[in-house]
This record gives sequence, C-alpha cells and structure tokens, in this order.
Amino acid sequence: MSGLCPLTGNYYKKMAKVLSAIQPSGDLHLGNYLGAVRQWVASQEDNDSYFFIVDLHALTLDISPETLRSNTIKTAASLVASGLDQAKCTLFLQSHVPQHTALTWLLECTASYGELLRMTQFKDKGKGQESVRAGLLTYPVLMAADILLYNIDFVPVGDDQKQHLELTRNVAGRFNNRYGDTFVVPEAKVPEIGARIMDLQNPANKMSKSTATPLGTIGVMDDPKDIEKKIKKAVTDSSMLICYDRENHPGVTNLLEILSAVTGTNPLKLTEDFSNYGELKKAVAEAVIEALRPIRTKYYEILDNEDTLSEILRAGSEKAEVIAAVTLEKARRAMGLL
Ligand code: ATP
Ligand code: LTN
Repeated sequence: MSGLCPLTGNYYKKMAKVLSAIQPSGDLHLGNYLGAVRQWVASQEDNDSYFFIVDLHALTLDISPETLRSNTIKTAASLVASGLDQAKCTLFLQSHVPQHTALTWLLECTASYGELLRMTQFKDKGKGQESVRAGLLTYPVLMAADILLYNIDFVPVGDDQKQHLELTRNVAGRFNNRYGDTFVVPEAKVPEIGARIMDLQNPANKMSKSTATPLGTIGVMDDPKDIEKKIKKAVTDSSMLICYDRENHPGVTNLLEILSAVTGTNPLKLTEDFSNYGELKKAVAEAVIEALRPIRTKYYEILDNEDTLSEILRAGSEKAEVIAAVTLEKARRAMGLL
C-alpha cells in the first residue's frame, strides 16, 4: 500500500487494513495457530488490524449455552496468550457489534440461494444432520458482513476459508455494481506453509475444533506430555520413506509441514535431515512443545483474570462499532432505505 502522492509527488505508505476471526467452537488447535492466529499476531505490528470471535457463527450448529459461554472466554484468552495485544489491534466479540447482523440482512438480499448451496463447508457441516439450521446456509453472508463493515484490504485465513472469501468478493462486487461504490473488495491471505494442518490420526481430514479426534488434534494448551504422545502415535505409512508428497504420503507430509511451519525451514530440505520416522517425530514434538510453551503459560495467567479480558473485549467492540456504523449507514442509503 504505497506509491507517489498525486498532489505532492511525495512517497507515501498507507497502513493496510487487516481482519480475521475465529469460531468459539472448541479449543484452539495447532492448525488454527499455524494457519491463522500466528499471521494475525505478526500483522498487528504494522497494519490497522481487527480480530474477533464469531460467537454468532457458532450458533449455526447445536451448541449448549454453557459451552458457548465457556468456549468464548477460552478462545479470547487463547488469542491474547498467542500475542494479540489490544494496544496494537482491535479485539472484540462479533455479537457485541450489532451492525454485523444488520448488514447481513442487506447482503442476504443480494446473495443467491444457489451460490450458498454450493459452499463446501455448508455441504460438509450439514451432512448427516437430522435438521440443518438455516443459519448454516447463510453463514457465509454473515462472514461477508463481518469483513465488508470494516473496509478491509486483507483477510489472513487458512486454506479452508478461501471459498468463503471468494463469495465475499462476489457479494461486494455485485452490491457495488447494483447500488454504487460502497464496499472495499478484500483479498484472502493464505500462508504458503501451514495453511492446512491435517489430523494426525486421519491425515485426509484437516485438524478441526468441532470434529477434533482425541489423538489427532494438538491443542495449543495441551500438556507437553500429551503433545509428545500424540505426535509419537501420528499415522505415517508403511513405505518408511520420508518424502514431502501430500497425495501419496499424507501423514509424513503433515509432520514435515508442521515442522517447517514452526521452524521456518523448507519442508523439502527437512526430508534430508531424518533417516526414520522416530527421529522426525522427536524433532516435531520438541519444536511444537517449545513453540507453544510460552502461550500455554500466559493462557493460564489470563484465565485467572477474567475481568481484564472482559474489559479488553468491551473496549474493542466500542472501537469496532464506530467504523461498522458508518459502513452500515452507507449501505442502507445506497439501497434506498430511509
Ligand atoms: P471448526 O471445526 O469449528 O470449523 P476450525 O478448527 O476449522 O473450527 P475456525 O474457527 O473455523 O477453526 O478457523 C479459524 C482459523 O483457523 C481460520 O482462518 C481457518 O482457516 C484456520 N484453520 C482452521 N483449521 C485449520 C487447519 N487445520 N490448518 C490450518 N488452518 C486452519
Ligand atoms: N468462517 C470462518 C470464521 C469467520 C471469519 C470471518 C474469518 C467468520 N467471519 C471474517 C475471517 C473473516 C472460519 O470458520 N474460520
């Protein structure tokens, strides 16, 4: 975001606006951290950044009120422990800023039923359910509202969110064409390494909060002994080869990808450093435990001080609402609402 100012001819650098969010659907796992949260922490240093917990999105699946409450607090504590700092970014809860739901309705009236039906997350999460909540279908429109309210340039997410970002771009573009320039069309930022960390027991599936398997998901707050055990038991394959090949050797590739994401070493180079799976697993376990150790320590300190956490979220939603209100009003007027 830089160039020559047309008025003064001087070089300028504009802060990019960055936003992302996470569902309070369970405990923060290694995939969330490497695929998303770590990028957020880095981005708050030199961007105008907004991060929040999408508690309204969590209602699209059946979740008990107690679980939602406790997951929301734990997720907020995990984000602060991971390094999000209210002095550097705006951190808040989605449900505390009422403009998110208000804009959702306006956008629902510009999105089509067909494009929502095509979303793979809707198909996956709706599969096998006795009754699918209408909110699960309109989930991506709420997500579009989340982003478009804040005039965002970049959205750092894991690989699984690319399709939702594409829908957001389409909805924004269509709205701008029909009602006049209203929204900034955002871009997804997906990391090259760590964008899709797989379940350690079933490397065909992504590591996930809501379908967490006890041995396949590494929680960011897991005890180091549990992390070691899970990595030791990770599924590899019978070839005994150490190669970086997602399709044919998904388990080993996942371990290399985790090690690469944590250490910053190229995964192909890592294939030369180990001669058996035992050595590789030991290195992965050590690297992961050390990377997560300070986060875990800070997490328990924060949880002990819930009032401070509530105050961070309250102050964040106040800041967010000022911006969200302006965009909502612009969209309302553009559509002809009095
Ligand atoms: P759920 O299972 O409830 O959908 P989730 O584990 O997929 O939860 P989200 O809250 O949906 O997590 O996602 C938060 C962020 O973490 C998103 O940017 C998402 O792309 C990223 N993410 C989620 N799972 C992974 C994964 N396995 N690898 C890399 N990034 C991931
Ligand atoms: N759908 C996302 C969560 C999410 C989000 C957003 C991410 C809701 N609103 C806005 C980025 C920007 C997920 O499941 N990870």
